[in-house]
Parts: sequence; C-alpha cells; structure tokens
Amino acid sequence: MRLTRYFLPVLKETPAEAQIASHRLMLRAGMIRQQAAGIYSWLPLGYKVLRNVERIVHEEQQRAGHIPILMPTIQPADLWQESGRYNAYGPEMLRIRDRHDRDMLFGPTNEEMVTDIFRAHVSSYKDLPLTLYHIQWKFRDEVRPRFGVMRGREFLMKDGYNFDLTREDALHAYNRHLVSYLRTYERMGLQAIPMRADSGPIGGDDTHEFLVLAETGESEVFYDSEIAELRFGNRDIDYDSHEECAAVLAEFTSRYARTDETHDEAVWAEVPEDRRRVARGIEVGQIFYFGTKYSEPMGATVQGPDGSKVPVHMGSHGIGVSRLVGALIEANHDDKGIIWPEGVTPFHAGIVNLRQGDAATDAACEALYAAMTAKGLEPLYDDTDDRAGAKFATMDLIGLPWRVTVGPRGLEKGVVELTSRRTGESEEMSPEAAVDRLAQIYAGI
Ligand code: 5CA
Repeated sequence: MRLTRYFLPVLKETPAEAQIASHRLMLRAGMIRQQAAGIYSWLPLGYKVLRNVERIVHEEQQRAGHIPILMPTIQPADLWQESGRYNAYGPEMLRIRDRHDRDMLFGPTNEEMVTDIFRAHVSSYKDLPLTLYHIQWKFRDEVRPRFGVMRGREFLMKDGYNFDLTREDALHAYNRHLVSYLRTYERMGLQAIPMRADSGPIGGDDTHEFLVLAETGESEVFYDSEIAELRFGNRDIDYDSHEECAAVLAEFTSRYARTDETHDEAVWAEVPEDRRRVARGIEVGQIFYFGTKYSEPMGATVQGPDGSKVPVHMGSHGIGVSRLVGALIEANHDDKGIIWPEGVTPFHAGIVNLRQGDAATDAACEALYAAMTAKGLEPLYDDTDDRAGAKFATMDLIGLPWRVTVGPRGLEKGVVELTSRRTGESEEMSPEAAVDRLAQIYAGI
C-alpha cells in the first residue's frame, strides 16, 4: 500500500478523553473512531489488526477441531425466556421491539441460540462431541464503557459452545479450550495467565479467566510468580487426547492464580511470601463448564448408548477479539507509539523514501516494494512529500515492526537501512538482502 493512496488519519495531538496508552494510541494512529459511548468504527489500520487477531483465533479454533458458524446479532426474547435469563440479565441487555411488537434483543452472548440450533438438529450421542463457535459482535450496555475498545458496549467476541454426552467429555472440552487459548495468545505475542474466576451471569462452577498482566488492567489479580514463568510455546498437543490436554491444564493451573472475586486469603498465605504477586490484568478470555444449565430447561437432549434421553453437558468459551487489539497495545508500546508483534502487524514493514521526487530513490523504493510484494509481504510505502523526521514519527506511531529506509546516500553505496521498531537497531544491507531478511522473519509466523 502506498501511503498517498491510503486512509490513515493520524492525529498530532493526544486526545484528552483517552486515559490509557492503548486508547490514546489507537486514536492517534487513526485506528478507530468513537461513534457513541463504547461504540467504534474501525478505520483501515485498526480493521487490519482486528482481522489479523480474528484470523489467528479462527485458525487455532479449527486446529482444536471446533467448527465455525455465524449466528445473528439480533435474537428473539423467547429463547431467553426459556432459559430463564431474560429477566435475570438486567439492564446490560439491550432490549429491542420490532414493528410487530415482538421482543428482541442485541445478543450479549449466545448460549440460548446455540442450544436452540443444537436441539433442532442433533438427537444422537453419535453426533457428539461437538463444538460450534462464531466470531460475532456483541452488545452489553455497560454502566461504564471506557478505555476505548477495552470495555466497549459493542465488541467483537469469539464465543464457542461444546456439547458432550458426559461430564467427563465436557471437562475434556474445557481443558482443550484452555490449551487452544494458551496457543492463541502466544501466537499473538501475548502472555495470558489462566486464573480461577467467578462465573457471573453465564453460570457454572468451573471457570478460568485469561489475564494479560498490565498496570492499566481493570482486574486485580493475585498469583504465584512461578506461574508467570510458564510458556506454552509451539507444543504439538493432540487435542483429542484427554490425558495430554488435562496435563497442560494441570501444569498451567498448578500454582495460585486468582482474580479478586475468588481470592482466598487463607490459601494465599500458603504461597511462599517472596513469590506472592499482586498485580493488575486485562481479561482477554474466559472458559466455563456449566453442565446442563441450558440443555435441561431448553430440552437439548440426545439419545444415549442405552437408548435413554439425556440432556447434554455444555460449556462456553469466549475470547475478547476487539479487546485484544487494545491489550496488544498495552503490552507493546513505548513513548513514540505502538510496537506490533509480527503475528498481528497491519503491514509487514514500512518503506521510507528520504528523497521523494528524486528519480533514483523513487525507483529504488518501487523496486523494493515490488520485491517485497512478490515474496508475499505487504509493505506500507511512505511516498508522501513529508520531511524525513515526520515520516519516521508516523512509522514509529503506527508501530510496524520493521522499517526500510531508502535514501540517496545509502543508494550510492548500494545499501538501504533495515530498522527494528522494538530495539531501534539499524543495519545497512543491499535491498535484496533486506527483502530476504524480512521474508525469513515472517516465514515462521
Ligand atoms: N458466553 C461466555 C463465553 S463464550 C461469555 O460471554 N464470556 S465473557 O462474558 O467472559 O466474555 C468473553 C470475553 O469477551 C471476555 O473475556 C472479554 O475478553 C470480552 N469482553 C467482555 N465484555 C467486554 C466488553 N464490554 N468490551 C470488550 N470486550 C469484552
């Protein structure tokens, strides 16, 4: 993409309403625009990152054997009356009446609707196990929408629902989700720690939240420092294996790690004092096991192996897709701007032309652009007439992990400069070598 043909409405001033770095930087980098409290448009740069996060979530869900569907944002109230949650959910639910006076709502979550799909089409245990998920916009009329996309009213969520014959199988689905979530976050360059949490309006006894540690996080968390040392890495786990998934869960939940809702001073006191950490975190996901809470009242049953009808065991599992964009920035920025991890960056590298209009420099930039594109890389080429300083400032602000700087002086020696946004280190090399290096960096991502 050439910057002169793009739509990148960066702001010079720091917006006064933004209290935390990610919100400030998303506005300054022209990623989002607020349309109403907690409701945002995603501008081109922000939309690209959102799509990248979404793609990783899709890939990891499908790697775990979960099946994508798409349910609507608007739901009929009857389904929620059946489960008993219509009245229980309270003012967070946006209730709508259509022209025929039918009660509808903008879905805050989809347990009822997916249970309805299940009961209409599945009747035998032979069709189990089954996990359906979608990535869809949700609406929750939060009392205090704040921090930009972190706590929105309209937000994008991955929500998945498992249907199993037995409690044991459903607990395997829970463990499998935990494993796939660890992998998902690490692929984005984020460490999210599973912590024992409260199940709130979703219900059930077993639940873990995934928290990214950050000073600006909304949740207070208590954990044993040993748990923060663990990394999932690129382990090759057989998602069908109950033992392998259970072993990962046991490892990652083997130390004290809880949100303030479930914090227990007595158990906490048993953690060696030098390992006790009290911090803040951003909740980027939550997994639940709630058994037959929805299947029983809604009649989602299957015929078991002995011929009897039994309600299925369920759980639901959410990832805050739009919140993750904010969380990624909280975890990856400096005073100049964003520093995207390679896995989610909106463009693979920036090309900065130091002497726009100079025939040789322009030609070198064009050649670099073509060579990168030919290798499957997507560059953002700053082909504007701005001063070099302004070009660097924009690149630093929008946070592309790599920048290739092309100027007449370097070209005389046959070199361009490759700069890492994270370390600030630059290296001179031929344009061909720069393209090869970038292709290598992105090959494993
Ligand atoms: N049905 C279950 C799991 S599918 C559910 O709704 N879980 S949840 O309430 O925990 O939401 C899942 C994730 O969505 C949260 O972990 C959080 O990352 C994200 N989320 C929740 N509320 C908001 C919000 N107001 N703004 C942005 N993201 C949110």
